[in-house]
Amino acid sequence: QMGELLATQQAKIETHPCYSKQAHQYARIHLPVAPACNIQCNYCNRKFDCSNESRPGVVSKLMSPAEAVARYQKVKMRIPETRVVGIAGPGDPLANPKSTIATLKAVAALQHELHLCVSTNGLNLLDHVDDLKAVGVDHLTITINCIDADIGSKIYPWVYFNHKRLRGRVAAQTLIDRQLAGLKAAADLGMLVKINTVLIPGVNDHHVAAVAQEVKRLGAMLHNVMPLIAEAEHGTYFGLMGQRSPTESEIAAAREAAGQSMEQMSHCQQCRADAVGKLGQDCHADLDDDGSS
Ligand code: CLF
Ligand code: SF4
Repeated sequence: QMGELLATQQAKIETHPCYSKQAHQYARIHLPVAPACNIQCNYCNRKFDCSNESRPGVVSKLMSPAEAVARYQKVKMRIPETRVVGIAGPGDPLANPKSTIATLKAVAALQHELHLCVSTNGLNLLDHVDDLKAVGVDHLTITINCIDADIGSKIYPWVYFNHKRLRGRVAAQTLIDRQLAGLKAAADLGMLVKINTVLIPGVNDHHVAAVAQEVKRLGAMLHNVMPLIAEAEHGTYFGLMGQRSPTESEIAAAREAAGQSMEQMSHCQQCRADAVGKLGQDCHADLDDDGSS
């Protein structure tokens, strides 16, 4: 039975293009049904996603669950290799649990051969992990940038939790505690948990090995150390504060350090909340007849 379970897990990894580089023949679609966010990241740049690096406004037009399912069906006709439906923004999927769950349910009801995938900052994960499991989410990403509240207070100016806006160390500690508890709960339910860490030079670059060790201990199976995109034209707060992006060699060193305990993903494309197609071959332009996206 253990062997069967492992074979099923392996199959779920090998057919998901983010979880396995070898799965590049499969495509993913992101459905942008989650506008709100419950935390503020200093690097939030309103364009990219899954890293939870995105915000409402600039990305795609937002969709209702019904519109999102229609979008999926249209894309599936054009790109039959579509094998993953992800919800990754443009805010946080679990700050918008109703639309997120409704969308996942509606997609699951189509009974296509699909993986349901969610990417979250983890603040609300503990409250929704059972619902995600019940609807069939096996692939879950949590963005964890640090496990130290002093570092966290440099990354997160505030966290909105239990009807209160928290700031400073308390905000960071609350987020970290909830992320780690949510991670453990998801892993215990058998989900394939991937961790994204945004590499911020001078802030968390000497800390990624500690993050990797802790998430490994709690049951994560893959780690994606992704570079901060700090260019001012991307609108990043850090960009405005003079924060720079990591260099290629800094990225390699961080992955090497984190790789001591966690398997590393190195083919991430830092997708948008409305990404479509195979990784690295996004094709929104030719998808919408009306040219609206
Ligand atoms: Fe999307 Fe993320 Fe699922 Fe992939 S993206 S929700 S795990 S289906 Fe993939 Fe894009 Fe990198 Fe994310 S390449 S940003 S890791
Ligand atoms: Fe932006 Fe994502 Fe951070 Fe929310 S979790 S502030 S959407 S980067």
